[in-house]
Amino acid sequence: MHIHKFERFWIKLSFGLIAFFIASVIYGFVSMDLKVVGDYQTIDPQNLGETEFAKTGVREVTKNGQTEYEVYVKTMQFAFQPGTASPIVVPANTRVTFYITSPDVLHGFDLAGTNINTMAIPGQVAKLTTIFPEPREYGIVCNEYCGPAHHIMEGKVKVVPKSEFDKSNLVQ
Ligand SMILES: [Cu+2]
Repeated sequence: MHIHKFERFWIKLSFGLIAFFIASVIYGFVSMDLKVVGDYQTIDPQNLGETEFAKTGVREVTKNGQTEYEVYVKTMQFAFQPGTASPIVVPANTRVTFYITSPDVLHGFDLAGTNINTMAIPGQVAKLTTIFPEPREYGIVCNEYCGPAHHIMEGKVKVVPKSEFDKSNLVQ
């Protein structure tokens, strides 16, 4: 069968593009360590007071003999709780797991300069784990339009050296 050379060119280009897109997704997952954040748990957004989110903040837990931290964050119009009024303080070089949900509308929880980025969906809990390698401050950005003051919705995560981590502010 004869295929015109222009036709052949466009067929090859189409397959090339498909291969490129698939390769870019694989590259993201393998080399950049991107992960899909699942809906870890469903929750009643009207009754967060009866859940773990009644007390937001940083908790110390022991898993497999290791000290780790869990951070419960509510994203609300138009603040992160905690994060906006006071920064979320966690130690460096320690496993930190964030649990994030929203009592009102869709928000984002994006730690600028990292690959920590999830939607905060009313009725769902997003869970993500990381280890911050060094002391540093990160800005938290809401990257889903959530209402008229969306643009001022921001917060801070403060990573401190393990030796300077103040455990008196932990949630019991
Ligand atoms: Cu928001």
